[in-house]
Amino acid sequence: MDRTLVQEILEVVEQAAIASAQLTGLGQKDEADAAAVEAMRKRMGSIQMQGRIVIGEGERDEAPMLYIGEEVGSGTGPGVDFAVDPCEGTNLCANSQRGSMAVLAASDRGGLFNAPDFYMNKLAAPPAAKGKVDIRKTPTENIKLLSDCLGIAISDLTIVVMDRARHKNLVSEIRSTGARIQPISDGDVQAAIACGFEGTGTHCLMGIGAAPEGVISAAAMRALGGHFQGQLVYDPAIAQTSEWADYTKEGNIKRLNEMGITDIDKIYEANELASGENVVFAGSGITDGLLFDGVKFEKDCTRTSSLVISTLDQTARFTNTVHIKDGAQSISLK
Ligand code: VTB
Repeated sequence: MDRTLVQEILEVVEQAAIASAQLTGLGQKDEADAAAVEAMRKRMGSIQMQGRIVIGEGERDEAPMLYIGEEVGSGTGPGVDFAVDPCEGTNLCANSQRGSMAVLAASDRGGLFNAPDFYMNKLAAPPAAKGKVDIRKTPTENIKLLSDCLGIAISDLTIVVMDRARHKNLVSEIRSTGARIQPISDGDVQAAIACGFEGTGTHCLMGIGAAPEGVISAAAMRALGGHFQGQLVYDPAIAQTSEWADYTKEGNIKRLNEMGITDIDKIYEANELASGENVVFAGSGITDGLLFDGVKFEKDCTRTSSLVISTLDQTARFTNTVHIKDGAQSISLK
């Protein structure tokens, strides 16, 4: 992987964000996702690389594009693995709510964990708390540690938790410490990465979201030096999701074993989920969010706001791109 490739990766998420943003607020989450998938795949196709999707839209039979195992790119050049979520927070996009974005993580071959389509308990925290907080500890212990590491009173800490029935006890415990909760309806990837930066008003992400997206969050946090840990959730009684209405704990364990995951309770560190020598995260806002704005359609141009975090040159690069229309007459500065 080189820096030219990183620039192209930025363009991949920009194109996906623009495609989805055309459907923002129309209540069409599947269409918004499909548009992002198509745009992402199209832009990837013109990159000189031997790309491979390791986390994508699902298995080949259920996803016509960006399915797991799909080869992307020109077919010559460096081998690159991708974890993609072309429209992270499809509900947010469909309802024109904050926090929807086009995201991906890239690494050298074999550098991203092939996470199963399961749930994952996650803990994300700022660099100052890296290795100090621990998902094995109780939320109360972690909040105290966070307060010490960040030098912020517990009452001034904001913990993001997805608004789900499964988090009832977690929310009560966090509140009992005196810390604040910021519930989110969707989009825990952006919330996790926001913990890596000071000034976002988000100090920690706790709770259960999807496992594949956990790898994308881990890649960003590894490159940033923030804290991220994940543990797979396979018990339907813990996940409490209608998606698993017909699943049993035993059946899920069997599925994990069949995928080669035998240490089912393993706690994955960021550098295990994103283990490659080089790791790149790229995200572009579909709707406005904590990290960047969403796509803005103007008369003569389209504006995208994005973030690329890369271990190649140790940068977190916030970019604002103006995509100029043919025959544009005026382009405003902001
Ligand atoms: C979503 C989504 C998150 O996890 O909620 C999902 O918004 C899974 O949770 O950003 P549910 O099945 O309970 O909705 C994420 O996709 C990513 O972790």
